[in-house]
Amino acid sequence: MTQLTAVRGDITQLDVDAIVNAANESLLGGSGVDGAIHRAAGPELLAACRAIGGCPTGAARITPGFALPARFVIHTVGPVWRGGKHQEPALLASCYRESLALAHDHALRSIAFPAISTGNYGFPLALATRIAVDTVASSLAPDDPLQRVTFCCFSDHDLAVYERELAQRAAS
Ligand code: AR6
Repeated sequence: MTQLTAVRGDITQLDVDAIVNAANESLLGGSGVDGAIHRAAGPELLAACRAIGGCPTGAARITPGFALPARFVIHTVGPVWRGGKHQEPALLASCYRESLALAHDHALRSIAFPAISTGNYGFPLALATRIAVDTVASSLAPDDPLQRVTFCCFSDHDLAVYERELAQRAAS
């Protein structure tokens, strides 16, 4: 059974098979977690992303992790929050599903997600957390080769929201 956990920390430091990047459609870097990942991975990551040539919202692409402890970076593009009636929840769920599909394709055993779209893109945290946890839990098979999914939170507040969501799911 895959273990779902939330931790507080810097995702660039995590020793997992893949970390997920909350990128933008250009895949050419930005601020927030995207900037942190590019800084920690080194310039080869930007070259690899440039070669991919972009990624639509809700989709995901994979590159090596270069100087990161993680072997891979899965770049996904979350939706910009525009009030909630522009398919934002469905697009966010798609980010998690598509990232997990790439993890399966590469036979990965551990993956860490940041709180996609909840920073610069303004997605409300509580709703984003519910979508993240529900989508991951419902995408995993009982005998899934993925052993560990980590939700990497950047603040104590975010961590508390994730822990509450995970506890509710465990109790239901
Ligand atoms: N480790 C873990 N989480 C982090 C880190 C880190 N090192 N740094 C920030 N976060 P954001 P978005 C958290 O804005 O909302 C970029 O410019 C952050 O506190 O990084 O999807 C891209 O290029 C928040 O909880 O991503 C896009 O243009 C979460 O990561 C745009 O921002 C997501 O915040 C994407 O916006």
